[in-house]
Amino acid sequence: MVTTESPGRTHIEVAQAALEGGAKVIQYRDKNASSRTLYERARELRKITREAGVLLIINDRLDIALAVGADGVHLGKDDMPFESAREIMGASYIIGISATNYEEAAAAQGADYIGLGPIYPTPSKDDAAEPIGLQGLNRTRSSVSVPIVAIGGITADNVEEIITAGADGVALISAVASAQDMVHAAQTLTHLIERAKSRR
Ligand code: TZP
Ligand code: MG
Repeated sequence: MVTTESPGRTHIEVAQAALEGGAKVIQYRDKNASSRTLYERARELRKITREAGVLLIINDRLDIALAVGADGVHLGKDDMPFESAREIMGASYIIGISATNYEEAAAAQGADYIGLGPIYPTPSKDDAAEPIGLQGLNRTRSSVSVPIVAIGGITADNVEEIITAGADGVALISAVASAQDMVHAAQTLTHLIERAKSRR
């Protein structure tokens, strides 16, 4: 689950609900906060993810990931290059790379996972690339061996087909953060993901 905030919901509250609903990984994604606020929120998220035994990945910011002892960092095309990040962080940190299509996914060799998408249109990223659909996911899965985390427009209505197509995981924002009952939404999604994996 990827965090966000909205009026009345903080990053921490969204993450807490996702954890209660069974999320396996929390990515802290915060495009607005100052470095100090990022650090403070990331520290809090480290505390609650550690208590829950769940991985914490920090979006964009290697320095924040290292400072709070997160499990890894997620890097896109505007962030530090993968090779430099690997040199700084070493082999033990998880480094995920964004890919918006098959070609970018194929170029992301050496990453611990690829965040592939958007698969479907998304309300959560203004500058998102063209959605690649299930077809793009299938094509990437058949030619790339790095674990694929699918992202973009994933909901309870389509999560099973995404897992069935071979995604190793899914990353979600609005399906949890915009739900009236976030814990219930996360529980439902967790159940659907586990069921689809068990049927593969
Ligand atoms: N990267 C590609 S799509 C996306 C990001 C961060 C947003 C995903 O949000 P949602 O609400 O799950 O579609
Ligand atoms: Mg980024």
